Amino acid sequence: TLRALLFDVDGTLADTERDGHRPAFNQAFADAGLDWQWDVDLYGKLLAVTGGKERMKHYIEAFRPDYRRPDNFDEMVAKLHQAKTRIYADLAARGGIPMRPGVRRLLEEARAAGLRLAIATTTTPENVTVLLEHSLGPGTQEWFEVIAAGDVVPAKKPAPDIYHYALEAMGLAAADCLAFEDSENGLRASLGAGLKTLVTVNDYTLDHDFSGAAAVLSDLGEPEAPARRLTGPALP
Ligand code: XBP
Ligand code: MG
Repeated sequence: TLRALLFDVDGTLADTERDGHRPAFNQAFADAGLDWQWDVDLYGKLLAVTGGKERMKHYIEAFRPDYRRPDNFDEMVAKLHQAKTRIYADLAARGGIPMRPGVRRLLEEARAAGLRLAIATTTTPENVTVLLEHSLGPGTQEWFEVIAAGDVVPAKKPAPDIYHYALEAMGLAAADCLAFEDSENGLRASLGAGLKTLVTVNDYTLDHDFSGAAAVLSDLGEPEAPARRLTGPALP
């Protein structure tokens, strides 16, 4: 029986990446006097690695072969990431990152139906609470019994660890839950934890491999703009 819904955040609850995380990284780099700048296309490639600190290190490895890492490189990355988090949180606190279509309606209907709700994300916890507070509404953090986020597990998606963590915290079996994801890394994580998963796509994830998903939809749909099913039979 279905008892709980588990949600990814970035790309699933809101389109946070292109106009949220990406410019926040770029601002943090510019403020630090670095010539690292991530355009929309490059950022799509960098999304292969989840986690902001991990993504910066991946960028240096894969795209800046000539960059000489200082001795305190890890510390520097951590500082850049703190600056990036402040910039992102300021943007989210201005209400600059709206929820995706159908998200609020589904959450409200799920609550009314007595389903339990949780979040499983690789992003920093503060990013989640600020986004919920300002884009979903004051007090909506409380809708989620568990907000599993960031470095609480060392192995980020596509590892299933963050989902295992959330399930354990809720005392639920995977068979009692449905997960919502937007990306291949996210889907690998949720399937790895044994969770049936519904995928909604965005511009960055449209052509990802979603094999194993229960369904792949354009979004969660609104009455005036219903969701389109991208794999499998059309929606009724
Ligand atoms: C989200 C991410 C995160 C965000 C940035 O992936 O990959 O890295 O882009 O967050 P998912 P931080 O939706 O699969 O959880 O900079 O706070 O790490
Ligand atoms: Mg995501």
